[in-house]
Amino acid sequence: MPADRRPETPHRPATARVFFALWPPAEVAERLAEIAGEAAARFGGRATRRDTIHLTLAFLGDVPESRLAELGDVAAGVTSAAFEMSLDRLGFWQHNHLLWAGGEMPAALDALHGALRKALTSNGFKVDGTGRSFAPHVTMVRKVPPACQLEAGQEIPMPALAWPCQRFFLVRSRLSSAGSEYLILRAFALD
Ligand code: 2AM
Repeated sequence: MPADRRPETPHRPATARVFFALWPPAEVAERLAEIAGEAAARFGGRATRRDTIHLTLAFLGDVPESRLAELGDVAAGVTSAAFEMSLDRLGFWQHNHLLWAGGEMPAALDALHGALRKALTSNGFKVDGTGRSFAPHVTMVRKVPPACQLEAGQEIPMPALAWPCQRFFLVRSRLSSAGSEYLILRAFALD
């Protein structure tokens, strides 16, 4: 077909796949990566790389690039207290073949998640999982195989690891055949 007869492709605005997350200090990331590697060796699956270990607070998915500055400004308006998490167990979710790290989460984490979600939705941003309860977790191993000997919902204790949280982050995700690549766009201080 001659170029001038081709149907016009509708113009789609450039988008970014984004989420808000807590990012661990280097020494916590290091230890979690070791634990993830050991778990993957024991149960199978793909361990999360040290530099991509995080805990998601709110996943937005595709947002027009033209709204990223506004998105950051909305998050900057969130006031919430700093806190410390203690991760002391691995858990297994069969439905998505994930091994995650978690623990008894402080009320301040719930408060941050609630305040952020409220600020985002009331400013017209769509947050994935609205209506579902927040299940804070750090993904440690993906694609855990069915023959892994773990039962659905099984939890395995691990030595407690303290993760101080003084900031949260707006992160852009790029998917590639090698996995997800994350770029931190902006950091926000907790009180
Ligand atoms: P997961 O680790 O449990 O897969 C970036 O993809 C981060 O956003 C991951 O931590 C991922 O959680 C989380 N996330 C939440 N909802 C998502 C969705 N609908 N699609 C992709 N990632 C999602």
